Amino acid sequence: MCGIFAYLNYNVARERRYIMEVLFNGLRRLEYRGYDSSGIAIDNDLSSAAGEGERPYASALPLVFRQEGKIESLVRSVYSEVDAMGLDLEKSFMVHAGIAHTRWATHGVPSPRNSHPQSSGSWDEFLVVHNGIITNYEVLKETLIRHGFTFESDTDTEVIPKLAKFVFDQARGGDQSVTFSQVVIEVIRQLEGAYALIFKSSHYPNELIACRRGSTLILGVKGLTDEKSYAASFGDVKTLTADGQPKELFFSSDLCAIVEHTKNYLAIEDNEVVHLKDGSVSVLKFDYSKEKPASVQRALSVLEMEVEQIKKGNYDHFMQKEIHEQPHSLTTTMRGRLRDKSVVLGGLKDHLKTIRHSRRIIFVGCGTSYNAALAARPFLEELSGIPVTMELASDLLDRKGPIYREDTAVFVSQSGETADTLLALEYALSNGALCVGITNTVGSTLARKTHCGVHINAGCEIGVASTKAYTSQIVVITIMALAIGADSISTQSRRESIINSLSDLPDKVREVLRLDNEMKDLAESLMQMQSLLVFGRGYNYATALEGALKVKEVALTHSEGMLAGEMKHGPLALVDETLPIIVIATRDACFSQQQSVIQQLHARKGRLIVMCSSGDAASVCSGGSCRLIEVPLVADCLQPVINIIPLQLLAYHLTVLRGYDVDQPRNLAKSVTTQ
Ligand code: G6Q
Ligand code: GLU
Repeated sequence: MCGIFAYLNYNVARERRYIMEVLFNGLRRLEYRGYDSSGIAIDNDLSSAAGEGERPYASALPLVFRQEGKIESLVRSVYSEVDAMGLDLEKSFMVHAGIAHTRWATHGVPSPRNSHPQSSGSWDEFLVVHNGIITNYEVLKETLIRHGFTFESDTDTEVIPKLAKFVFDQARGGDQSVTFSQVVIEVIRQLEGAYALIFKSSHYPNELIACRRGSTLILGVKGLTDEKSYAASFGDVKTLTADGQPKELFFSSDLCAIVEHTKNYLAIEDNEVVHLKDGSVSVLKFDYSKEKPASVQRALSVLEMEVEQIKKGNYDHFMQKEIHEQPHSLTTTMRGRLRDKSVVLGGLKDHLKTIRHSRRIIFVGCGTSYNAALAARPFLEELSGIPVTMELASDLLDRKGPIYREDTAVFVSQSGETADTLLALEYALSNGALCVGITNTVGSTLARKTHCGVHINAGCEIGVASTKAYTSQIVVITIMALAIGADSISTQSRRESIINSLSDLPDKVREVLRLDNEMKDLAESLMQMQSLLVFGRGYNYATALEGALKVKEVALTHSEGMLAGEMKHGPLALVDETLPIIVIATRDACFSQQQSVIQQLHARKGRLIVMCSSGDAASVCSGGSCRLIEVPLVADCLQPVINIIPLQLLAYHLTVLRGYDVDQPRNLAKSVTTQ
């Protein structure tokens, strides 16, 4: 969780105010990843700190600002502090290295003291921003305390800058000169756990070091003279050399905060240490078993993302924008993948034979991604004839459920960085299964560690509640099922009819989005509810789970998605005249069972809201009163894509009406990179 960001301008004059705004803006873009507190570190003026006693280094003192709450509260407090101290915001720097962090606390309550950058102690000789968890921090802390360090925060992170100071002092005490990367490598040798880190130090002014293990970190390179040449030339050399050319360099937890500056980026790999110094970028690969790190050659990639994707445009919230852009996101998901009578999935084609021969296909995911796989499971079972089982990643890990070489394990994750899913992936890899990734995030750990996979291409999803990624995941798995089943003659006409329906899907989604006002109206009538049940079955069991999850996570209201077939085995006891119950009863093979569920709920005077196919209103609600949500009918296996949309709209409007934060719901963050 959390976002880290850094900005280094080299050989180009940038005013302090500009530098601060670049850092704040980076944090605003990353805020959806974690938002309980934040901080930045920039440079002070050398002269203003003169005469303050014995300073352990000659460069300017850093200025560290930390604040609890959202980014805007940091911004306000920084401007009022710099005003009070009379800091010159127009002062220009030809080179400057700034770091920033938006936190999602794992160790220690959100507070300025626990916010990042964390410091090595007085004089802030080493400053660190961290995404992740250091699992052996207690041992390190004890050792450092024995060496005279005092700790100010409750974070696991604080051991890192203190360890850096310890390493630095030891080397200097032994009269050795030590480079910044040597210090950092010595530090990370001691660290266990998951991290993305950026180091700033006054002993190494205008330099930055970034490294990662298990958490994503991106380097963005903006050449100010010839932007294009970087992507072309960086691949040929070991380092982006100190050519003296003006440039701006960025580190970020994800591409969203880079795209407005540059399209040239590098996804840093585990155990790489990236050192920015004198306008150069060098990448060292660190290996625990070897004393010396090796210099590695990495090529910059060119980002295929437009700035509009990370902006709200005319919408009030990202969740609202992302719900309404589903006709478009589904179009991009399907682009180039549908032929007349067949489908093409470049990332899978070499592995289809192996998948067809698997003994079992196992879907693994968490939250919404799990639900998307569940929605597509019946169709995959139908077309492949292979047993398809479902695993919540954390449960698979808790049980160490058996996985075999003959299995195909399909990992579904919007972010591609969810810790539970990635650990389950490692587990499946070590058991020899073929591992397939389905993700929205190019360059993510999931994309890199699986044997093969498919990008859902839904575009950047910023609202914490996943909406457009869900529908694109269902569509991608449906296309995957079509590809796996492509060798069967008996299912050919079924496949062709689904391919036709896929082509019509964006228009049908446009149609269902017209229910927006109706859903707002329904939300108003449900404003006071304490709880909500959603019953679905077959293709739409997943819709019930996902609809309830949306209401739970953003509208902060208890809601449960249930398998309608289980109703009589317990949930029926809850039914009364007040508890709202949504029953999904669109036309498919389960329609008559759902009709009977509705009758039974009527018989108990349930407060019913029925989702049915257009034109079915009279027949589904014959036995009593109920509110209706009529949706367009599409092919059975694609109906979950349509049916979830009114429920996404309902969750959205309930949240706005109740005055809660839609995009950053309480206690949640977008990318769950810790277990
Ligand atoms: C849904 C939530 C959450 C999410 C999971 C899995 O609205 O955002 O349930 O789907 O945390 O995340 P990934 O899809 O990124 O693995
Ligand atoms: N573990 C660190 C902390 O609690 C970092 C958490 C984060 O990733 O934001 O401060």
